[in-house]
Amino acid sequence: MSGRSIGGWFRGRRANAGASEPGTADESELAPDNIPRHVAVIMDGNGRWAKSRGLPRIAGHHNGMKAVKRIAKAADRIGIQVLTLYAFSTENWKRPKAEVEFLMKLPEEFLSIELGELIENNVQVRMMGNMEGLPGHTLAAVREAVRRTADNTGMILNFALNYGSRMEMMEAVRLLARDAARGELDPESITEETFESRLLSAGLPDPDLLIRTSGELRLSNFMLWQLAYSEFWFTDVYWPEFTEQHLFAAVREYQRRARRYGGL
Ligand code: V07
Repeated sequence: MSGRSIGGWFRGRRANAGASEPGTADESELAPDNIPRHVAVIMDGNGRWAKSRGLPRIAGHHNGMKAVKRIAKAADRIGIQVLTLYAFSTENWKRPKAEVEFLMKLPEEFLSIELGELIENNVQVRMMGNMEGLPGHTLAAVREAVRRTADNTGMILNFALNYGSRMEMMEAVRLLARDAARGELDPESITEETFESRLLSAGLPDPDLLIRTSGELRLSNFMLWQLAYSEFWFTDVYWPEFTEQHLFAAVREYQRRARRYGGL
């Protein structure tokens, strides 16, 4: 609806003037002193978005990449310190070969366009996943981005790439068991901190907020340990259509929940 005046109906302020579309919010609605430090996102619905428009799935992935840029910029602007994006799961290898090959070119494409700007903006690029399983060309591109941004002190842009949470935890257990077998670690001394230090997220705070797009209400093997205490926010919006205003709505809801718990 427009706020247009027809025949003198419209006199002062619209009833919802200044309010946003449902499920969205403006940056001005956020409390700057309670921005989540770490936001993690399951970027779902790229294929469905394409299908709904009669486009091939890869068009959905490509438009999903544009949303990555948009959301990373918005997250940095409002002061999110860590943004983790689930770009490729260990399950995604089961997809058709041509689709996997296309997906594995996206990190290079993204970085060839964005790495310069990420460096200018002091963003630190990190990877979380099994890097050995990546094609050489993909690995070379992500390694370069990690290396060239390693000393940056701004927002951490953390890509979960060839990531699976159970695999991550099994590997952490293996590392601990190896240390124990060598006599360098007393099993009785193992704490949550000992375990966390062997996870791929070591050194990062746990996510405060998890966002999943496209209407699915599952974790799909994403950061199972790290999300133990996080707030979850779901939207039916497909990832390629996810805008800054959806991110702000998620953060505003996070802030609303934090206030309620604070009041108890
Ligand atoms: C991928 C676009 C976003 C929606 C989800 C699936 C498709 C950005 C990256 C990326 C990864 C590493 C990096 C820089 C960019 C990416 C894959 C898929 C595999 F260092 N988007 N995006 N990687 N999609």
